[in-house]
Amino acid sequence: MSDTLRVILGDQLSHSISSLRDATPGRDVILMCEVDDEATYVRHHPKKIVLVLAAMRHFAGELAKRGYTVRYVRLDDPGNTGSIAGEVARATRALAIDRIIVTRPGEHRVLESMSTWQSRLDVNVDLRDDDRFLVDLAWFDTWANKRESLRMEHFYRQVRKRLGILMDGDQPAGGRWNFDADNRRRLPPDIAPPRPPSFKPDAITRKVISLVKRRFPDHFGEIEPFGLAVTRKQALATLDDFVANRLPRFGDFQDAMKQGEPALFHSLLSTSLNIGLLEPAEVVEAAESAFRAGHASINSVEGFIRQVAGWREYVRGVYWLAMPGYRDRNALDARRHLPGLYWGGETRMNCLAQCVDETRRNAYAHHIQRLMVLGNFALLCGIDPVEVNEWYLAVYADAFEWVELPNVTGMVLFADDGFLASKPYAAGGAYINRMSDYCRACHYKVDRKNGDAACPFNYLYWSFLDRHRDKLRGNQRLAMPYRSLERMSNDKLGAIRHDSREFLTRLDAGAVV
Ligand code: FAD
Ligand code: DLZ
Ligand code: SF4
Repeated sequence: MSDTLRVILGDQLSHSISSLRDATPGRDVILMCEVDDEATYVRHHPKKIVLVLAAMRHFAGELAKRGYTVRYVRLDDPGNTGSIAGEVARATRALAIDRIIVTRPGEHRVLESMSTWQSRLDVNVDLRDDDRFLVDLAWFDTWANKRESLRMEHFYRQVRKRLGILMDGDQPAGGRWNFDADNRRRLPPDIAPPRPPSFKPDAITRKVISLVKRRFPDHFGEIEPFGLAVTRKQALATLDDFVANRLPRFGDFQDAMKQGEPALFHSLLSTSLNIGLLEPAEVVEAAESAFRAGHASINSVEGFIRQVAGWREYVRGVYWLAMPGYRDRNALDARRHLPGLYWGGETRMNCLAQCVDETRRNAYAHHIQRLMVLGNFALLCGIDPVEVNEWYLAVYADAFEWVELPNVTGMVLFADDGFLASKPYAAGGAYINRMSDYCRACHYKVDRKNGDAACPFNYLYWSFLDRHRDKLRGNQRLAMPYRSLERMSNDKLGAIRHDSREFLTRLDAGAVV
C-alpha cells in the first residue's frame, strides 16, 4: 500500500519538478485533478482552460508510460469535489496517505490553502521549492533587502553576471547591457511576419475542447481554433520555430503592433514556460546559441533574454516579496469600474477594439498591446486595480497570478507607488500611432488634441498627469511632461479637463466611446 501522495498542479507539468524528484515508479501515487474552482475563481478564457486540462491529460499519460501510478480526477468524474484541497482530502482518505509531497504553487491563495493541509488532514506535508526558475526566492530576497528601491535593470545585470548569460568574460556580450534603444521600429508594410506555429488538436485535446464547451459556455473568448502547445514536444517545436524564424527580428519589432498580426516576431513561449513544458534556462540557452552562431543579432537576443531572465524572474521575486498585501495596492486611488469594452463591448477606439478582439480570439496579446494600449487606457481612466487584475488573469492563456499581478499592479497601474517600476507607462495617442497602424482605421484623429474628433488618449494623458501632480511631479522620469504641463495655457488645460470629464462620464454611463 502506498502512503505517499505527490500532488501535481496544472502549471507544474515538468518531469524535473521537485515534487517528483525522488519518486519511485510503482510505489507512490501521483494526484492530478481537474477542478471547477480553478476554472472559475476568475472566469478563465476557455482556451486557457483547454490548454491546462489538455496539457494535464497529456502529462499524466507520460507519467503512466514511465511506470508511475497516477490518480487522475477528471472534471466530470462522479465524486469530484470541485477543488484542489477537496481532491487532496479525498485521495488522502481513500488511499490512507500519511505523507504529501508538493511543490510550492504559483499563486498565494493556493499556498494559503496548502499551509492548512497538514493540520486539516493530519498528514505530514513536504512543501518543496519550485526551482524551475533561474533565481531562487531566497537569493532574490537577499538582493532586494540590500536596496532602497528595486529596479529590474539592476537585478537583470546581477542575474547575467551570476549565471554567465550572454557574457564575454566579465563584460556583457556586444559591449552593452541593454539594447532597448535599437528595438523600437515600426513594422514596414513590406515585411510579413512568419506564420505562428499551431498544433492540430489530437483526440485527447478534442475531448477537452468538447468538455470545456459544455461546462463553461459563457466564459469570454473563442475556444476554436485551438493550436497551443500542450506537450513538451510541441513546446520544443515552438521554441525551435521561434529561434529559426522570429528571433532574428524579435528585437527590431519588439514594440511594434500591426492590425491582423497578433504574433509578429514574438516567441509565443509564455504558456509553455508557465505551465512547465519548457524551462527558462533552456530557452535562454537556445537564444544565446543563436547569437553565438551568428544567426541572430545582439539587439534581438539581448532583448529576448531580458524578458525571460530579467522581467520574468524579477516579477516573480516581487510577487512573493510583496504578497499578500500587493493585491490590495491602489496608490493612485483608482476607483472606476472596468468598462464593457474590455469584454468585447462596442468601441470606436480602433486600437482597443483590435487588442480586445485578438484577446477574445487567441487568449493572447503581446506585451506592448497589454501595456501601452489596454493597460495605458486603464491607467489613464483610473480603473480599479482589482477589476483590471481580474480581467488580465481571466483573459490570457499565460496568466498566473505570480506573473500577472506585478505586471498589472506594478508596471501598468503604478498602484504599488513605484515598488516595481520607476514610472507609470502613460502615453498619448502619438506613441500608439508611432508603433502601429491602428490609427489609420480609427474613428478618432490621432493628431487632434481636443474636441469630439480628438484621440481620447491625447487629453486623457494630460488629464492623468494633471490629476496626479502631487504624487508624480517629483518623479525624475516625468520631469519633461510635467514641465510642459506647467507651461500649458489655462485655456488648453481647461479644454483637456473638460474633454476628459465628458469622456469619462460617457464611459461610466456605458455609452460607446
Ligand atoms: P515574448 O515577447 O516573446 O517574450 C518572451 C518571454 O519573456 C515571454 O514568453 C515571457 O515568459 C517573458 N516575459 C516577457 N515580458 C514579461 C514580463 N513583463 N513579465 C514576465 N515575463 C515576461 N506574462 C505572462 O506570462 N503571464 C501574464 O499573466 C502576463 N500578464 C501581463 C500583463 C500585463 C499588463 C503586461 C504588460 C504584461 C504581462 N505579461 C504576462 C508579460 C508579457 O506580456 C507576456 O509574457 C508576453 O506577451 C507573452 O508572449 P510571448 O511568449 O510571445 O512573449
Ligand atoms: C488554471 C488552471 C485550471 C483552469 N484548471 C486547473 C485544474 O483543473 N487543476 C489544476 O491542478 N490546476 C488548474 N489550473 C492551474 C492552477 O490554477 C494553478 O496551478 C494554480 O493557480 C497555482 O499556480
Ligand atoms: Fe487608438 Fe487614438 Fe489611434 Fe484611435 S487614434 S487607434 S484611439 S491611439
